[in-house]
Amino acid sequence: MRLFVALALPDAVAQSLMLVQGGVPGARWQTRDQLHLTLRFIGEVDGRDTAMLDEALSSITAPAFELQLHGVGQFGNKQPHALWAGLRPSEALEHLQRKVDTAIRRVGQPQDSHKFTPHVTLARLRNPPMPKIVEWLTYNALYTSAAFRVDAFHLYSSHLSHDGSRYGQEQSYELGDDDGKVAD
Ligand code: 2AM
Repeated sequence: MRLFVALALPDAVAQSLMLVQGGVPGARWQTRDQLHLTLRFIGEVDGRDTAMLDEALSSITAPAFELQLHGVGQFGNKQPHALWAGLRPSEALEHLQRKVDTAIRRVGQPQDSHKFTPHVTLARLRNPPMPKIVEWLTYNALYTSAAFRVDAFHLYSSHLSHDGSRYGQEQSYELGDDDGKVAD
């Protein structure tokens, strides 16, 4: 199974993202079910490793926190391959990401060589029409979502299908109150 750890987005935030999904011909806009914020990509694992990962992720304690999406960007520089929405800097998000990363490394999964760049992928691009992309980036530069509460993170599976990737929530892990403990 191909796995990753991510945050889900509330419907209101997803709807506000769907309003900025347009204006770039040929872009493959992510559907509602594909929108998420990746904390840590894992990759292909077998059933035994999945069980170990689940156990490691279950033992994480971290506080719930508020997050707000802000701004947009692209990956790929002169050959953009993805458009995304960014986030207002969040120490709590970085803290959770480090905990998730450490837990995953402890059960023997290889380190992710990429620096954590929090983003929500909005579109994938094959033949980027540069002027339209510059226009899209400029027009949506001030995009800001409502603030929302993150009280869980999830282990997702990814399956490739003819119409793009399908993501499924395999497990969910609650975040706690301010001291990180999950209420009974
Ligand atoms: P992306 O949205 O920026 O492409 C499921 O594929 C999730 O894991 C996606 O959010 C994707 O990020 C991320 N992902 C996929 N392959 C990856 C890789 N090789 N390294 C890091 N992240 C990856």
